[in-house]
Amino acid sequence: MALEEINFDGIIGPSHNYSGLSLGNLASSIHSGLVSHPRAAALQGIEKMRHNLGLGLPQGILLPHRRPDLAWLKELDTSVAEVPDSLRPAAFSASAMWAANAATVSPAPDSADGLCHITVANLRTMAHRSHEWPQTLAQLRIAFGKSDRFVVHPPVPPTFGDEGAANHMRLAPRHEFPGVEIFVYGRRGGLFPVRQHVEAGRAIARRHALDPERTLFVSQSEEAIAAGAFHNDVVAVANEYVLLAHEQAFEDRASFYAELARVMPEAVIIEVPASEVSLADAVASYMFNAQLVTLRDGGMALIVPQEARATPSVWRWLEALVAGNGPIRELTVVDVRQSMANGGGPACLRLRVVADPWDVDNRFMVNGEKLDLLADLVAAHWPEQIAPDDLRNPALWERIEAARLALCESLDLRELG
Ligand code: SUG
Repeated sequence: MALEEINFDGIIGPSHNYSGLSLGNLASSIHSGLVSHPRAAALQGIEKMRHNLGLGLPQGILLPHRRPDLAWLKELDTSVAEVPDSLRPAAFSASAMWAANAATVSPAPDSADGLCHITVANLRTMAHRSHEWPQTLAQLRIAFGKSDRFVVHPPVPPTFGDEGAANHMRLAPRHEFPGVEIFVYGRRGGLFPVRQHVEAGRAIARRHALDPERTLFVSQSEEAIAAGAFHNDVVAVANEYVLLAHEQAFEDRASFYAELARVMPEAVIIEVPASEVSLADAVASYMFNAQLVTLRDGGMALIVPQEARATPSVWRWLEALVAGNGPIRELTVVDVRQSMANGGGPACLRLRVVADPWDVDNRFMVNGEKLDLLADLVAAHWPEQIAPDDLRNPALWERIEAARLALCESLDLRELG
């Protein structure tokens, strides 16, 4: 059994649009009402996966959800033909693309029972995301249903908001060693909602059978949430023994760092000072919403969105980082602009699972040829553009559904159709 980190990227769905649904997510609010480009968006996501395959990383996928979500509309006693304007965008949202919010994953070495535990996120805070979990659960049960080394759990009760891996970090000397799991939660967010509750993390830690000695609960700072860090992965990222975080990410960073050093002395904490990169620049550039990955030679690369290169304070700091003698040696840039305009960077688009790729249902794994096939399918079926008003058009509903069905068919995943 060879454990590796596998990134499962959400394929950007054919209903991708800008409806400004996420209060506290500055990009979503700023771009509300603009015309989206689902085809270009999905192709950008596919190119990101191709880029990461090129770095020698194993790559998986998760599929877009059924949209409009007829089952959810039915629960709300309406239908796609009658849905009020106040609900329509939420029923069409392609937000399942942000796979970092699909679930929280505890790899097998961290759990007392030696299994990899996956708890689907309830995403209860935002209406448009609150109905993702049933389809996420169904998919993960197929993707990880081939081997008894995985346990896929339903969400924690909606009493406590949970947004999955975006608020969870794992540090370990190497992926396959027992790690320290860090559950980041919010307490106050200024004018913005807090999406992650500490009790959700505690429940997940219990059900994943984590070692309480090696499980930390850390509060985000109010100023970070108020500045637009609606998830921790907007201001911090971890990989193996490295934590890269903004100085203002956490409420009590001194205690957190001291505790981390105590439970994992080999941890390397790299802090970005506010005097060099402001919280505003960090949020606007999404420099932390990067994929920090270990390359085959053992060095680490940071995969950042092109917005990070376009932000002078950020780029200066990152160039100095990789020029130094630290563990992060390479900087690469990807273009996921369409997703970024809704507040979803490279890290949001992927769910990390440390597992043996052979244990995963192969229909959820990709190589270069499969990506070619996906790109052709997207080019043929995904709408070129959607203006929010287009969501009223029945011809678009049919097109979106047909596109998703064509995808399920081509991946031999008709059961998700
Ligand atoms: O939940 N955007 C998503 C972005 C999620 C980013 N994920 C991570 N940080 N891991 C959100 O706010 C915007 C949809 C709209 O406004 O139409 C949206 O849902």
